[in-house]
Amino acid sequence: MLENPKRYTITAALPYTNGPIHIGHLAGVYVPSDIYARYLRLQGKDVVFVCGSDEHGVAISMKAKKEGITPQEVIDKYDGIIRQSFIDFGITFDNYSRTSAPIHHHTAQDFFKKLYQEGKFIEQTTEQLYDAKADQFLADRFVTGTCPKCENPEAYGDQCERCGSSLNATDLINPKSTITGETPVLKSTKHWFLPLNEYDAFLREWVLEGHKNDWKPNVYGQVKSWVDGGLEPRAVTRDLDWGIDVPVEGAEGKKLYVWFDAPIGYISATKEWAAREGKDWEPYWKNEETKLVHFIGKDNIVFHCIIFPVMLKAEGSYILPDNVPANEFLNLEGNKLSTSKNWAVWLHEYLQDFPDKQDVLRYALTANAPETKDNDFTWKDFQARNNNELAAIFGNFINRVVVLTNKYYDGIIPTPNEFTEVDEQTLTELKAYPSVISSSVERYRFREALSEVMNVARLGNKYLADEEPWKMVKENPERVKTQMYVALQIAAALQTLCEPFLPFTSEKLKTILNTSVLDVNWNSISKKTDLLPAGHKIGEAQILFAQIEDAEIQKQLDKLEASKKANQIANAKAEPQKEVATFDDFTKLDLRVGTILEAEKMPKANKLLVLKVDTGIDVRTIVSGIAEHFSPEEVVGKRVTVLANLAPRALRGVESAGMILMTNTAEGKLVFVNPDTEGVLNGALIS
Ligand code: B3M
Ligand code: ZN
Repeated sequence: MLENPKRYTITAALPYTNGPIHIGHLAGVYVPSDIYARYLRLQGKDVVFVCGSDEHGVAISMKAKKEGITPQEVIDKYDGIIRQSFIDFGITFDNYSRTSAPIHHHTAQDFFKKLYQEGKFIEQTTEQLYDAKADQFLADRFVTGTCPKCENPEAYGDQCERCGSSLNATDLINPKSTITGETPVLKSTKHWFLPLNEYDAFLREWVLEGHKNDWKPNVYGQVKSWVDGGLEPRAVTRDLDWGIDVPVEGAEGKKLYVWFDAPIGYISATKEWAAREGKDWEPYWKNEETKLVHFIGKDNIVFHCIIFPVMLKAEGSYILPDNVPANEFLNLEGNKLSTSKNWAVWLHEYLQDFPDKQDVLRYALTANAPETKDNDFTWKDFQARNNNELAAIFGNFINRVVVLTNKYYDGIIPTPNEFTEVDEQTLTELKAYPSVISSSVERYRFREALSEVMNVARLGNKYLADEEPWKMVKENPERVKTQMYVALQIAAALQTLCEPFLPFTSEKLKTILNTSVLDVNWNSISKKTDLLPAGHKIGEAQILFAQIEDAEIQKQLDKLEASKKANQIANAKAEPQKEVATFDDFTKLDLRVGTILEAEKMPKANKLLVLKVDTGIDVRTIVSGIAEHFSPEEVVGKRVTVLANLAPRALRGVESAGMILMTNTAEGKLVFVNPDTEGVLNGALIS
């Protein structure tokens, strides 16, 4: 681990511009990286924080095909939505670029050319998966199949998202084209391969030895399993019509593999930033005193800890990442977040329902971040985090301090009298928090760091609750001056300490406490006890965190329910047809229209109703497994389709003679198969 870096290059995974971003992206990558960048800037460090839209690859082509527009139209549409979401949520990239930018095409092509000219690739013609019907080679998401490592049936041609493995499409078991559904054939094609196997010793020394103590166990463990599993050459070019042209002779029609070009996007984004700022980009990528940190989700570990570092090593002039603190996945209400199933909380939609509550989401996602294991976002937890923590602890403390200061002193910080032991103890505890929080942030433990920030608010609440200035003011107003002075120092510290996590709240606090005219900064908190000096005037109180009502949460749960139903309908597939039946087979079935006359629950049998059915032939007892879907009252009088000549059988001692035909809605709800019975008598034959 690099001690005392001269500068920091922080990268956040480039989001594909094939859709908007959701809370999983924020929780996994963008809030943690923004906390880290904001924190370092507060320490006065030299930081460049870059990201950008990932605009090549099959994911874009598939979206274009699905929406019936061009890939360029897809990336322009979602690049705009994503950029706005990051601005709305206060993600402070120094540069947010896009891999369709010319500077990136040139950077990626120059990178490829250097490796090519130095003979770092293996040029090979191999058999690759080909969809003859679509006349298209199948790479990456153009093909799915069973993962050879973990048996995930929906692995892609280049990667399995369940176990994270990097794959060759030909590794897939039972591959299927996602274009036509066809089983692919093999067809020869030339590509350029990065010989990962030749970097086994490098990876063992750099990661397995060099980072065994400072990389997160979930990251280190994945890298170790791949290296120990044996690395193979990986193709870094593709037969695609969308992407960056391969810049060498004999590569007509070939594009760079998206995972070759995308990480180079961090470099081109830095170059773009440096050109704009009149800086030199190279020290941020080539100087050994630079700390390079990649923020990603766990499905990107292999690309950031093996493939990209091998590329950087092979190129020879770049530094390597000092850390890759990948997060695990966030689930939503117990199910995996899914763009395709619209099972997500989209950031642009969140802001429509919760305008001005960006920090509440940042808080809930950080407090519940999947830092070491997959975690679940629930709307109930979101409401509790806001009402029981942000409002009840943080907001309540600030409100009491500001209201009382305005009430007693017209907003002017009073001159304190002598500090008591409690005052001294409280101020001493306050001074320790910057280093406590720093220690957590610098180890990428943002949940822990945020809980320490909340402990500063708890310290303030406890001090006021124990000191009770609102009572003291009658008998000893001089004492209250000191109490309020101490409480105001805690509030001032909170304004700075919360900034990386709750930037919008910090900004509001800056206005309320009027700290922009003072020298309140991270390091002064542990040194000064006059962050807000006597005589300084603060502003009026404002509610920082309004209560979130049950109805607002229910609206979100209803939205998800509607999404689930829409999915079930969209994905409903008819059961495969049964084996052929002859006409004679059919004529044996005696199907009639009938009416349910009576119904009662079968004692001690949750699923069974005992029905009296007028079949037109007779009134008979039929036992039906519909008790979990219908009450007896609901079914009396219903016209139904009856299989009348089903052999009678005893169910729980009741003889059942026949069957009522039922089916399911797309959402899985059981319904009767009701014949159009206008004018049809019971007993009418159905044929
Ligand atoms: N576009 C994100 C993903 O796999 C991918 C990250 C690229 S970072 C260089 O969803
Ligand atoms: Zn797998």
